[in-house]
Amino acid sequence: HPAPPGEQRSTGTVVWTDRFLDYTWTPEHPMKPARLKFTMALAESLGLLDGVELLAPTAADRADLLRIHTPDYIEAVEQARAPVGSPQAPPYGLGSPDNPVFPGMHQAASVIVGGTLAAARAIAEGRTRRAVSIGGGMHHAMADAASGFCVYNDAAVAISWLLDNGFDRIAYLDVDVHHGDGVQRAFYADPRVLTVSLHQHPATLWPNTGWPEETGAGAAAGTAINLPVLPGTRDAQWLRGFHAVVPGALAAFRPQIVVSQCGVDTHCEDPLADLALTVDGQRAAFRAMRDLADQHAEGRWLAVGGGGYGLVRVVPRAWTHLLATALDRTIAPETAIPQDWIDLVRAQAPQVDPPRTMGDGGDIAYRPWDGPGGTGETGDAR
Ligand code: V1P
Ligand code: CA
Ligand code: ZN
Repeated sequence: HPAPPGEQRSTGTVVWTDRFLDYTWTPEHPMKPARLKFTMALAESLGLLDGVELLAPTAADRADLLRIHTPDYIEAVEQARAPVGSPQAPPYGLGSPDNPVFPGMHQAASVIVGGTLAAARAIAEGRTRRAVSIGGGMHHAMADAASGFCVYNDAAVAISWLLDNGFDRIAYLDVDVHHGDGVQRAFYADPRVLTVSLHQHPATLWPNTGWPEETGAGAAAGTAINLPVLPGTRDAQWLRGFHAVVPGALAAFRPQIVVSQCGVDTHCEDPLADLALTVDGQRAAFRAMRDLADQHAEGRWLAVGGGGYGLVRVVPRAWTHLLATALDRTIAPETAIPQDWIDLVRAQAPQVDPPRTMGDGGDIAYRPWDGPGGTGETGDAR
């Protein structure tokens, strides 16, 4: 995939449109667009986006959505205007407390898919090696149902598009605290897609799938990998599991591109789950995935967002590190948070104490995955 003649091939591309903020459930819902707004404000305030061209996506069209979703389901999302059915068994998963109907839902969810697709196209056409769309990561959406705050499965649509545009081996890595069930399901019998999810153990967290026994079907046996981790798991243990499983899997699978779902609800302060990572551990995970894409996929890395419900203290810092990682613009954990950002979030979320530095002082200094004779720098070099 060479760069088009006469055009500059950039290392990293950031996909962004203010229309991502239209993906707004109810005021009480944990997935709030402010987490995206605060992230972009922090990245800008640190100068991370200086000289970086933002790629503005358009909404995915019906043909794009039909790669994964059924016509009936798409129509139900388009038609949904008010809560329909009973809260226990709403049709197509629409109208439950997790997925309440909101005005403009079809359009907002289509723009999220458009963002992840724009990232995929930019990489496939050789315009960039890496692209990040923090609006994406809706990994629970099923062919015919909304699930777990997810309406359309942007990563699954983009992977399907890549399969039809020159890619035969795609690795999907999902570090959100929840199981990446929708993406796993979409490609469970497709040997061209390796799905790997790390998540809080299914006996202890919704959606209660992602058991190690789920390994793929038929010709795709072995191309689904699930690594459940127990509540309370901290940076070093989580990273030990990641490094024990993921590099070997990628070395064997030899992907042409790595697609990462970068949910940050693994954080110790996240209100929805019980893992105990810090922003430092999450940063190490992003850097490890980038470096694995460099080693095994000629640098092609498509990163999307996902969960993360600490909207002031966690998501903005974690995803700013994600953007920096894709752009090769390292931000040290000791870096002070700019006062203008602190003032902004104080004005909009006065009840929360904003963080002061870009790290949490996490316990990643202990790096058992380096093994005997390791440098102590693996996954954190550069
Ligand atoms: O636990 C459930 C269902 C609803 N109950 C009947 C069981 N749903 C979860 C859905 C989590 C979705 C996570 C999305 C993502 O992976 C990617 C964007 O992060 C749930 C949870 C939970 N603790 O897992 N819903 C809620 N919490 C919830 C909390 C407050 C208000 C509304 C929903
Ligand atoms: Ca996961
Ligand atoms: Zn999640």
